[in-house]
Amino acid sequence: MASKPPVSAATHCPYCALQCAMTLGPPDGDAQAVGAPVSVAGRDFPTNQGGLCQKGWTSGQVLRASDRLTTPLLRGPDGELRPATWDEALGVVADRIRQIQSRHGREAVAVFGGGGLTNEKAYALGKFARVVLRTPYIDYNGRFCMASAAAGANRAFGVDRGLPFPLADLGGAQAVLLLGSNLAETMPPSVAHLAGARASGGLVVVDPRRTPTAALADDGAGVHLQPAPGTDLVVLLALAHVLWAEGLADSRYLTSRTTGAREVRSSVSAWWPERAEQVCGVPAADLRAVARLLAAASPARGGHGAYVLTGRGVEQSAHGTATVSAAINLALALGLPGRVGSGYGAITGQGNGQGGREHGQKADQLPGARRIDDPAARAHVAAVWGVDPRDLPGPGVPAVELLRRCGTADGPRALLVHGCNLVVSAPDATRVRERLAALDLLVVCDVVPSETALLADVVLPVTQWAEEEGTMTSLEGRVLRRRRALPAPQGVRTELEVLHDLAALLGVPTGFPADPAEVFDELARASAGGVADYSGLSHARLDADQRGLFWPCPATPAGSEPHPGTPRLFLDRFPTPDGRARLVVVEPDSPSDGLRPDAPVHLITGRVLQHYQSGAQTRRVAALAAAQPEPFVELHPLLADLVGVADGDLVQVASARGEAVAVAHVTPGARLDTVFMPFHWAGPGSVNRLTLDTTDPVSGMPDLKLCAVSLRPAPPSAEPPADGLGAVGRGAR
Ligand SMILES: Nc1nc2c(c(=O)[nH]1)N[C@H]1C(S)=C(S)[C@@H](COP(=O)(O)OP(=O)(O)OC[C@H]3O[C@@H](n4cnc5c(=O)[nH]c(N)nc54)[C@H](O)[C@@H]3O)O[C@H]1N2
Ligand SMILES: Nc1nc2c(c(=O)[nH]1)N[C@H]1C(S)=C(S)[C@@H](COP(=O)(O)OP(=O)(O)OC[C@H]3O[C@@H](n4cnc5c(=O)[nH]c(N)nc54)[C@H](O)[C@@H]3O)O[C@H]1N2
Ligand code: SF4
Ligand SMILES: [Mo]
Repeated sequence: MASKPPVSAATHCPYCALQCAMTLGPPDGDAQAVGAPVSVAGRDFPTNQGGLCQKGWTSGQVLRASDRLTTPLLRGPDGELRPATWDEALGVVADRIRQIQSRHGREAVAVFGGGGLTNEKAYALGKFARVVLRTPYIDYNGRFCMASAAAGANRAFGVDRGLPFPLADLGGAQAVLLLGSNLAETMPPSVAHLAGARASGGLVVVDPRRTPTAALADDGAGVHLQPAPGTDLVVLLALAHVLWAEGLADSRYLTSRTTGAREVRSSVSAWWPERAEQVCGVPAADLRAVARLLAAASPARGGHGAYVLTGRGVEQSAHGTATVSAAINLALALGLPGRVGSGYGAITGQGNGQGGREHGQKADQLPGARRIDDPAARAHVAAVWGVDPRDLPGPGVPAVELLRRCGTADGPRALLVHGCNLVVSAPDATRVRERLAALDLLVVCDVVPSETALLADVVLPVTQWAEEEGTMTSLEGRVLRRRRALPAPQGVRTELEVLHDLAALLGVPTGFPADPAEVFDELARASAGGVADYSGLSHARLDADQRGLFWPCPATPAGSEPHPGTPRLFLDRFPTPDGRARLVVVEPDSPSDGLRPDAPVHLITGRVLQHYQSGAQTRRVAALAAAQPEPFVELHPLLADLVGVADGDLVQVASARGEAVAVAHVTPGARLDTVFMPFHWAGPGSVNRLTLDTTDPVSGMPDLKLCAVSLRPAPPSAEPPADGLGAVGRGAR
C-alpha cells in the first residue's frame, strides 16, 4: 500500500449488483488525512446512465467511518478484544487451526464467504478452503440471497446467470412482470429501464405491499397484484393456466426449444383463476387480465417483447426454487427466453453476487461454476492448483446447515468469516449467535467492527472497495474493474495478503499471490471450459474496455481476435445436454411451519432505500442513519387499531423463534393481515430474531421472507430498539 494514490478513479459502487459506475475523488482536501471526504460522482454507463442512489452518492463516507478497523484484535483471557500485531494475530489463527485440525480432523474448520467480495477474493477463499484447510465446509451469504434463483435457472437452462441479457434490453419491452422485487428502492437507477413497459401500460408488480415499485404501475402504467405472502407460486400457476386455456401459449417455441411442456400444461390445468384466488387473494379477473397482457406483449403474438423477473420476495422461501421454476415455466410458455428483447431473469442482489457464486465459495462448486462432484471438473481445477484431484474435498453443506453444525460435537470448531455480518442477516439469529459462541475459534475479516466481528476471537482489518484493485461481476454477468482510488489506512491489509500469509503459516507457501491481477489470471484458467468461462479476460483487457465484458468469454487461440463476450445467452440453444430449456412441474406444498393458527399475522421482510443489508456500512453514514434511524414495523391502520398502537409507538413482535421491538409505521399500503420489517438493524429490533431457519429442499435457501407473528404494544420495560451500533460503533474506541 506504499505507492502514491491515484488522483481519481473510474470505478463502481461498493454496494449492490447494479454496480453503478462512479468516479471517485479528487478528494476535497488531503486524501491521506483521516476523515477527509472523498468526492463521488455518477459516471455514464449502460446500466445507471450516470445515476446513483442515495447510498451510492454518500458511499465516500464509508471510507471514513470513525470506527474503521485499523489493527488486528485478539480476545484476551479477560474476554476483551485488544489490539494486536499482525504477526501475533495471524500466528494465533494458524496455531489454533493446526491444533483443532490435528485433534478433530480437517472438517473441524469451516469458511463463510460473501457475495460482496471481489472475484479474486472469492476465488482465493474457495481455493484456501479446499487446498490449505482441505475442508468441505465452505459456503457463503449468497445462500441467503440467490440460491433459489440459481437452482431454478440451473435446472431449466443449464446455467445460472441472473440476467442472461443486458439490463438495457428491458427498455424496449412492452411488458415486465416483476415478482417480489422492489427495484425502486433496491436499485433506483434501474427504474429508467422500465419506461417502455410503463408507457405501454405493461408493468406488473407482484408484492403484498404497496411499495414505491408498485406505485410505478399507477396511472395506467400497469398493474399491482397484492397476493397473500408466500402464495406467488399459485399466482404463477394460474397465469400459466390462463395462457394454455385461452390458446395464448407459444406452442411453436415450446415444441422447438423446450421439453416438459406437456406435463406442466396438464399440472396447471388444476389451477383455474377462481381456485387460485381462494389461495392467493388476487381476483380471478386480474389474473386473467395479466396473463392476456403478457401474451399480447410476447413475440409470438406480435408484441414488442416481455420479461419475467424475480426478486428476493419470491425466492427467499422454503419453496423458493419451486416458485422460480413456475416463473420460468411461465416465461417459456410465453416463448420469451433466448429471444432478443424478451426473457426471464433473476435480479442479483449483492455487489458481486453473480461472480461470488461462480468461483468456488459455494459448498458444491469449483471455479467456473463447475460442480465439485464432477470428476472432469475436479481434474481440471486440481491441475490448475497443482494438487491431486483426490485431495480436493467433496461437497460441503449449505449455509444454514453449516451454521447449525458449528460448535456441535461432530461439526466445525472453527469458523473463518469473510464479508458477512451473520448475526444480523442469518435466519433465527439468536440460535446463530449461540452456535458461534460454542465455537473454539471465530475469526472475522471485516472493515468495521460489525456485530459479528465483535463476537470473534480474532478480528482482522482488511481493505475495502476503493482501497483495492479487483473485478466484480454485475447482475448482468458483466465483468467490471474495481479500481483503487486512495490508500488504505495504516495497519490494514488486503484479504489476498491475509490468505497468502495464512497459507504460508499453514504450510502452503505458494499458490496464494497477493496481486489481484495475478489471481485473476489463475481464476481465468481455472474457469476455462466451465459454464462461467472467464478465460478470455484479464485486468488489462478489462481496463482497455471501459464497459466491461459479459461471460462466457473464453480464450481464443493466439493470433486470433479475442472473444467479444456474451451479452445475450440462449439465442441459438440452451446449455443443457439436448440444447432445450426444461419446464419442471411444481406444486404448492403445505404452508411453512411458522404459520401458526394462534399467530394470525404474517411478517414479511426486506429492505429500505437508505440501508444496505445488515447495515454494517450504511448505519455508519450520517445522512443515511438520519433518514432511517431505527428499526420499524409497517402495519395497516386497521391492524394498528386492533393491536392498540399508533404511528410512532413501540410494538413488540413475537414469532415461534423470538421477539423484537420496533417503531410502528402505520400505512394503508400494507395488507391488513401482513406487516413488514426491514432487516438492516441489530439488537432488539433485529428482524432475524423472528425468522425461521427452515430451508428449501433443493436450494438450501432459508425462509427469510415470511413467518407468523403476533403483535402487541411494547411493555414499558421493553428495550428500545437502538441504532444498532454499540459503543465501539459510535466511535468511542
Ligand atoms: N437499498 C438497498 N438496496 C439493496 C440492498 C439493500 O440491502 N438495500 N441489498 C441488495 C441485495 S443483496 C439484494 S438481494 C437486493 C434485493 O432486492 P429486492 O428483492 O428488491 O428486495 P427486498 O426488499 O428484499 O424484497 C423485495 C420485495 O419482496 C416483497 N415480498 C416479501 N414477501 C413476499 C412474497 O411472499 N411475495 C412477493 N411477491 N413479494 C414479497 C417485499 O415486500 C419487498 O418489497 O437488493 C440489493 N439492493
Ligand atoms: N430477514 C431477512 N434476512 C436477510 C435478507 C432479507 O431479505 N430478510 N436478505 C438476505 C440477503 S439477500 C443477503 S445478500 C444477506 C446479506 O447479509 P450480510 O452478508 O450480513 O450483509 P452485509 O451487511 O453486506 O455484510 C457484509 C459484511 O462484510 C463487510 N465487508 C465489506 N467489504 C468487505 C470485504 O471486502 N471483505 C470483508 N472481509 N468484509 C467486507 C461489511 O462491513 C459487513 O460487515 O442477508 C440476508 N438476510
Ligand atoms: S443502485 Fe446499487 S450500485 Fe447503484 S448507487 Fe445505489 S447502491 Fe450503488
Ligand atoms: Mo442479497
